[in-house]
Amino acid sequence: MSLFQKFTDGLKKTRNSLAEKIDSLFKKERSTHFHQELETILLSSDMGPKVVTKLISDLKEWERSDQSSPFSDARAFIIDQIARSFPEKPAIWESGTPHLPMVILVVGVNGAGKTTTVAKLAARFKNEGKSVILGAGDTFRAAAIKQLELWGERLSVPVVHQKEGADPASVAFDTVKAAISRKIDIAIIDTAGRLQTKNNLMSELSKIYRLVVREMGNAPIETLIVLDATIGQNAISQVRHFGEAVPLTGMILSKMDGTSKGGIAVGLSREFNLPVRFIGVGEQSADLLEFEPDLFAKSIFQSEN
Ligand SMILES: Nc1nc2c(ncn2[C@@H]2O[C@H](COP(=O)(O)OP(=O)(O)OP(=O)(O)O)[C@@H](O)[C@H]2O)c(=O)[nH]1
Ligand SMILES: [Mg+2]
Repeated sequence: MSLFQKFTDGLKKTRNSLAEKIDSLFKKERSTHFHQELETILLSSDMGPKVVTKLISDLKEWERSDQSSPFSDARAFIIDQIARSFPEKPAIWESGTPHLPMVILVVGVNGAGKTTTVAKLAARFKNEGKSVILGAGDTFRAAAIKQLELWGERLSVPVVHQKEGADPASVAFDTVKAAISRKIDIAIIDTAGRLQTKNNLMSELSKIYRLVVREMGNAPIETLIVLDATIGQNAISQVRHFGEAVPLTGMILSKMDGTSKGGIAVGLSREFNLPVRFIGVGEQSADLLEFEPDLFAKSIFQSEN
């Protein structure tokens, strides 16, 4: 299956709701309400009013400047604008720091999909031939530690863990230390779900982060927030609060397969100028796609025919 097919497949629900409505809008004669109708369709995908208002005004501007453009080019214009609205991925993701592992701290609210995403990332890096170690930083529940251990067994990836109730910062510390001493390429640390408004839990997260940074001698680390794409605009508050506790370097939108409102990816990156690194499109370890703005925009907007 091509990458584009994986995107269209994973984003099927958003595509079905969006591309179909856009198809019918473009099939009929252009009405005087064209922009209004387009605006309603775009808003229905949860892109957020700021992004949609900007898109429509850019479209009008483009139409004014280029009278010769056929009506259907408006669709290509929108796809292009959306693809270009995502920030560039910083280079650290590709390079990492020589002699040090790449450390990825995975954060987010309860049930967002963190642990599954940790496993998906591990599977992905392993497939690329890299060595991976996992840290069971969710020490709140014994079941959470077990869940990660099971993934570790399934993927043949070592998991650093302590007992239930242990200090999560200490688990994170052990994981990084183990990765450095065993010369492992990538250390991925799972954390417990926490509500973004619980200050004590957010300070605990800052503590985990500080300890990892100290152990890494200030080499950059990836801090990725996992957001359940089906929850809609509450994701904005999550990114804001988590971003105050730890410097976020990217977002992972999980459960994209379960929502018709995948447009949230556009609104979120615009709001925070934060790249979407991956999207989750299912419950299996292979159901993680590296985010490609171009493929994303095409798969939710392009006509089937
Ligand atoms: N359909 C679908 N389900 C997903 C995806 N990612 C995670 N899930 C499911 O969402 C549920 C919660 O996933 P977890 O990975 O346990 O979430 P978590 O953030 O670790 O949860 P807590 O540790 O309790 O905070 C599980 O049933 C996963 O299988 C996805 O991309 N698509
Ligand atoms: Mg978990």
